[in-house]
Amino acid sequence: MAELVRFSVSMDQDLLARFDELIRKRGYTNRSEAVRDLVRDALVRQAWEEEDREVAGTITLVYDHHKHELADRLTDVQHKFLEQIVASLHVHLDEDNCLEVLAVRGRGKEIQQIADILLSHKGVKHGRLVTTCTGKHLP
Ligand code: NI
Repeated sequence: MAELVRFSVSMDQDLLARFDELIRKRGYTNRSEAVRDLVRDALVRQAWEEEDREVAGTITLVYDHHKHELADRLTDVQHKFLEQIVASLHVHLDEDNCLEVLAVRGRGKEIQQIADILLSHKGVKHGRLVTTCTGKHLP
């Protein structure tokens, strides 16, 4: 593990009070871990912007499987992106609705495109791309 370095930060008192309130609500016991997580989050967001970085995430979809050919179309898309879609989970929520969670990895732009294609299908009621990283380059 790399050496731990201490540094000080100057901040407006009101802003710091808001920060302390926020991290308390989120369950952090000290500022350092909260700041580290903010930095990691910024680095992951940056990685999604860069062309050559491999990132990971999940695409979640809720859709009506009665909609004409929708389930087939969504499956067709998944078969086209075998390299990026590494796993999938399908849950039959009720008689009409399905929940799908796809684990994805690859370049940010490609993953965003796949999410856009899937989520824009008519009959997909809700969905979201959750962006994270492979963990490889993040201390
Ligand atoms: Ni289903």
